[in-house]
Parts: sequence; C-alpha cells; structure tokens
Amino acid sequence: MSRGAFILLEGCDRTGKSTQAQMLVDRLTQLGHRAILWKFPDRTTGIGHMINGYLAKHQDLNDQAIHLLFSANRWEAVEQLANHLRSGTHLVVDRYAYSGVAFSAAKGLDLEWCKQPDVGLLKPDLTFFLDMPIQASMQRGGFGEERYEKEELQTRVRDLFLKLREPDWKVVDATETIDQIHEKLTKAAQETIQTVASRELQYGLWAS
Ligand code: DGP
Repeated sequence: MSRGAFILLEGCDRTGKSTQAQMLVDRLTQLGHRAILWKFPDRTTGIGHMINGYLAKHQDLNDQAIHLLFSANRWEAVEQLANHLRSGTHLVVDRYAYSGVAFSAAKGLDLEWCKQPDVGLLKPDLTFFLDMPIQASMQRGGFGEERYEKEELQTRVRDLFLKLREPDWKVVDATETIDQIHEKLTKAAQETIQTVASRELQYGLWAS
C-alpha cells in the first residue's frame, strides 16, 4: 500500500499558513486522497493547554521550559502522525520544529541547543515556507493579540527560518493571491505524493 506524504507549511505569523493548509486538505480530498490537517502547537492536549496559557499571556514560563513543552507537544503526536502516514493518509501540517527553533532562538536561546529536543522526529517530505515582509503581515487582521506578535521578534524569526532553510524547501511568496498560492501548493503536493508513495517513513530530523 502507498504511504501518505508529510507536507509542512512553515512561516512567520499571519502569512496565511492556516488558510492554505485547510485549502490544501480540502483540495486533496476532492481529488480522491485521504488527507488531514494537523496543527502545531496542538492546544487540545495537556501539554497544549499549558502552551495555550503561555501564548495567551495567562501564564509565564521561562524560555527553556516553554521551548521543551513545544517540542514535547510534537513528540506526543509522533506515533499518531506515523500511523496516519503508514495507512496512506496525507498529513498537511501547520508549523513544526522549524517554528520551534526559530521562535525560541529569536528570543535569544542558542540555535543548536534549540534543535536538540526535536532531533529524530519524523522528517517532512515537502516543506513550504510562506514568506512575506513583516510589515505586510503586521497589517493583516488580528496581529498583536498573542505573545510573539511583535515586529522586532517576527523579523528575527524570519531571519532564523531562512537560516534553518533546507535545500529542498519551497519558498512561496505569501503576498500573491490566495488562489495563486493554492495552485502552487497543490501542484507540488501532488508531485510529492507520487514520489514518496513507495518510500519508507523518514525519521531522523536534524540527525547527522
Ligand atoms: P499559531 O497557533 O500557529 O498561531 O502559533 C502560535 C504562536 O506560537 C505563534 O506566534 C508561533 C509560536 N510557535 C509555534 N510553534 C512554536 C514552537 O515550537 N516554539 C515556540 N517558541 N513558539 C512557537
């Protein structure tokens, strides 16, 4: 049986990741695939509740502790993610370990230290980086409500994403129209679905 593809959308806040991720799931489903959306942080778990309290500024935690909670929130999902992929379901994932490192390193933590807790996680088969100038994303609705939605921090986060960028990432201009972006994502996702169908699952994120 063909395995599912792990398709990741990364980017700074308000770059349209969640909209595009949902559209991609809907499109793949219409095309006859089994596809589900998976969002990190997953705020529904016990760890996710702590993360949500932190992001909504109800609870303070030191930078190291919250970093490890975000990572634990990915690790607690790893078997479920792998089972979906093995059963042939495609995963469209909204944020992952790259966000984990970019946001924590932007606050001043050491980049290599930040990567360590996520070493060995499942590797995405396809990563889109939705990129746009921070000034433009700040003008989008809702910016400024949560903890990290500040211009200076987002600028550092963007630089760090570009530093973490892998050679096979697809950098997408997030200022294009929703439909233009959607078409690009769909095309690349379909290609990846074909290519990885008979491949083993890839563990070993950031493992040497
Ligand atoms: P979202 O639900 O996608 O809007 O993400 C909430 C906020 O949390 C957003 O500002 C990005 C940040 N974030 C997402 N994942 C991580 C992570 O793993 N570590 C840290 N420090 N921040 C993250």
